[in-house]
Amino acid sequence: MSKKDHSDKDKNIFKNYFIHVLPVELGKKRMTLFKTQILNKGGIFVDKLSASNITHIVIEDSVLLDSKRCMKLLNGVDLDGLKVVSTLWLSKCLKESSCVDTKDYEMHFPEKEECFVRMDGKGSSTDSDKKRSNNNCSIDEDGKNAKFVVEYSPPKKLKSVELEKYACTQSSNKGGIGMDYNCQVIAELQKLADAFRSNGDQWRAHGYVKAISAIRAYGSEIKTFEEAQSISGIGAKMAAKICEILEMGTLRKVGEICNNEKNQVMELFTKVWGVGPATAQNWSINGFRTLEDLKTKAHLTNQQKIGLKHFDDIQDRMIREEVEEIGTMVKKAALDIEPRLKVELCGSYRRGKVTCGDVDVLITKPDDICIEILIQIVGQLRETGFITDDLVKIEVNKTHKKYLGLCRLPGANQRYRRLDIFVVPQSEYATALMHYTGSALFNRSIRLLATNKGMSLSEHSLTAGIVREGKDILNDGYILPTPTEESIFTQLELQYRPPEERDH
Ligand code: DCP
Ligand code: MG
Repeated sequence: MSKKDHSDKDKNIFKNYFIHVLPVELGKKRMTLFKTQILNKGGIFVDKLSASNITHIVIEDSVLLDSKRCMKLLNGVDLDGLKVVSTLWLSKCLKESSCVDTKDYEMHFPEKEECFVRMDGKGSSTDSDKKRSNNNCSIDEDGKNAKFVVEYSPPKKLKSVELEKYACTQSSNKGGIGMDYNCQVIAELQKLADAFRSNGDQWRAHGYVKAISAIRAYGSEIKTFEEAQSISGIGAKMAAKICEILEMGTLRKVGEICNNEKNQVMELFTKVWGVGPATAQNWSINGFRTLEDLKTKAHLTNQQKIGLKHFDDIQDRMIREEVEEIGTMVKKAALDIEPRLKVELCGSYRRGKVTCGDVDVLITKPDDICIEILIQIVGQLRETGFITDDLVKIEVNKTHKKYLGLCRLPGANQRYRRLDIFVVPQSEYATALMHYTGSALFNRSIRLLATNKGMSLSEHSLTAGIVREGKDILNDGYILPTPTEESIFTQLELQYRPPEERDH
């Protein structure tokens, strides 16, 4: 073979190979060298591990030896049809100027479904457990030719005592629907939660909201300090407050914090739609004390003007029948525009509450329909006079669109009601449905649980396999299939809770 023939062949040794080199433990110099050599020899160097066209992933040999770490780094990568090989293979190819067979340098994976999180919620099966116990790497005597079977990497298991701390693992009404225990205790603690929220102390407010949720979920009458303290999420300090309410019928702290003019003004002003603690405090400092003061003296945004004008109606909670009537109006307008839309009532209505603060409508569209459909629906409802005021221009949150406004049913003596409409793509249906159903506390809890299991839950998706090394995200993870709410619980290895049990 002539020198030229040889170098031409050399140029093509990686022809049609799309190679990603994992940077872990490689060092910049070696990385650059590998990149240059792959390109010089006819290969394509793929920067992103998440790219779909990769044919070979090259991993530093010492990293490849640590099968557990290796699987973590590759968690979520669809390994079907591609080869994961040691840097030794790449070096050998370059040294021999030919494409060496990868056979002796490859990792060997178990069946694909064993590498990915299972859909049945059982975590690893006995079979895959068996596989795992045999899956250590085997290395030839010369230490070079390594074969690996990679571990199935399930979501992190949490102990049952740890799990109990998450509100989402408990039913919000253990005592049964409609059974109200500890009403006095809850009412007193709610006064503190409201006062702290109005004054901008969200952190303290959240503490009381969480305690109230735990007491509600307890499902029987609390009688003693010990009993209060035995409730998951209630510490000694909160148990002492509960005891004080049980003994005195009231809480001294409520008297100190809530029953003064400053707090009452703050609570009144922050009830106006579009007013937060900072604005309320400013108005309070300016000497405003009543809603009339605000109407006549304060500088108001458009939202606040609407909030003030319909203050009483917005404060009033409506019965379920009215929510249904409003839902029917929105549904009709939506389906007239596009019959393939799915329209559902979410929020407190879906959780079975007897009264609702507003109407939350979730519209799911087939993925091929443009999200602008919300503009048409709102336009149609405005035209008929059903929507009366816009509180917020349509907001975009990635693939979701949201409208917030006021509406009023046709006919005499109807009140103005708050209406929220959310439009989401079909592919995000279940995570969106769960999010807009709430409660807010349930959402916070289940998201935190997902994070602590090495996953990530949002209104858009449930993601697993995010790998971080220090600040670097080595692997963006992958979206788990969640066609139904049940499947989200399954993926998180949680017992399913219907909406009525999520009213935390
Ligand atoms: N949501 C959330 N976090 C927030 C606000 C809302 O996760 N900070 C979600 C959960 C809520 C849903 O959106 O249940 C609807 O919000 P609403 O404010 O309408 O709350 P609800 O419908 O639960 O109660 P209400 O009867 O007061 O409307
Ligand atoms: Mg609501």
